[in-house]
Amino acid sequence: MTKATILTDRFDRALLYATHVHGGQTRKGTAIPYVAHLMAVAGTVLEYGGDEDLAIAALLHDSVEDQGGKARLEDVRNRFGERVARVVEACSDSLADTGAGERKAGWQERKDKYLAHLKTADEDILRVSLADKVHNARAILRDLRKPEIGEKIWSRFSQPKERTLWYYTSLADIFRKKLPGQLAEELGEIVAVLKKG
Ligand SMILES: [Mn+2]
Repeated sequence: MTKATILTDRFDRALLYATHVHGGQTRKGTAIPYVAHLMAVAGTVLEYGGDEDLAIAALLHDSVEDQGGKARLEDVRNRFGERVARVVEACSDSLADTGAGERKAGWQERKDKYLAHLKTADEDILRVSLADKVHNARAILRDLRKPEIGEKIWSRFSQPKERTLWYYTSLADIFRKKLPGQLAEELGEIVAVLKKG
């Protein structure tokens, strides 16, 4: 057995911080508390070998994009340090356009930027981002298979089904190259099933 990953009070504080920051928020088109996604991503990061910093970054990975922009990022940096803040910043695909105007760029522009950024990202960023995308893809598959939802799942997104699937296919291709392993394969497999409908 390899050495155990010990979680400290920093992890506890990050979990509490995440529940406060995302309090009242639900997953898109569902009644599921948003924090369920954050715990799932942190769980996956830990299950696939990530350390405490990366688990904390997983808990906070949507805090800047969804809840507070640049000011939130500075708060995360002060509380949890530079390594965590770097990953959280990289996971925010609209950050370049938040701040003064808080303008969000168009969907295609944001996704193109995010994909390009992933190609040059380091392992810390790739691990958290991959765990995030795997959980999102799993959630889509879960609802696609619910008789009461099925194909209606695609209307949850701002883009048509084809565009959403293009994005997930692009992500899976990049992760299989940049962070080859079991989890990247899993993302590719889920995306393949989604495409078959
Ligand atoms: Mn996320």
